[in-house]
Amino acid sequence: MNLQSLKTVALLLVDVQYDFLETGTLPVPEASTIIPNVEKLITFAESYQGVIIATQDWHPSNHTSFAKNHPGKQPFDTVQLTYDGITSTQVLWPTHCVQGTHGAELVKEVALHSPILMQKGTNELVDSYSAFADNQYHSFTSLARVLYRNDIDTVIVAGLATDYCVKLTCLDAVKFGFNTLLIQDATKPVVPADMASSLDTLRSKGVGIVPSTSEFISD
Ligand code: VGL
Ligand code: ZN
Repeated sequence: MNLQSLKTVALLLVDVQYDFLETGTLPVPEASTIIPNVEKLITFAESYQGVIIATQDWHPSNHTSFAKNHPGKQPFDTVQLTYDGITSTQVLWPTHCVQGTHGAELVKEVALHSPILMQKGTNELVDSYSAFADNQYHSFTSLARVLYRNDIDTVIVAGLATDYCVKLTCLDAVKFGFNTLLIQDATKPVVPADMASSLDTLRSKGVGIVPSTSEFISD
């Protein structure tokens, strides 16, 4: 793979934040094991001066996805939520990634590289798993704009969690017309039992699932 042909490839790092590590408030099992592979991807992207984008789950403390904001409910219970005229099922989460807290910070191995930052989940009334838009497609982040303006045609995706934010980000990337590759050893799910079905869904929608050792993404 020559480096010039990689000019149109962007690296998209989803929610690599302290609250999603094993010691955080919404721990993703084995999350920290992806960090060395994420660092390898960053080094590779930097080698061709590629665009590196990081999303940051960035909730106000009154966010509707937090169980504590629904009296009588526990984390991982579900509720029916209506937003913008659409009713859908919302999983309730432990309080996580509250704006300005340590847990909301990008892990330092990512932050050190000053990626382009996309904050999401800022509207207290609706959750936002995808890096492109909230769960009801009411509001969009600037991600598609940034990718189009940089003539990106392919996105390499890594981060947390495979079964929520990573999955929805990959599915939207395909909808926006990008070739989409998920790096299997640089992502982990909140619910390990859901990993296989998440990957099957992604494959069926055209997302490539490849290891970080793939010749496509190493030199
Ligand atoms: C995520 C649940 C709630 C994620 C974010 O990053 O996958 N999951 N907020
Ligand atoms: Zn969240």
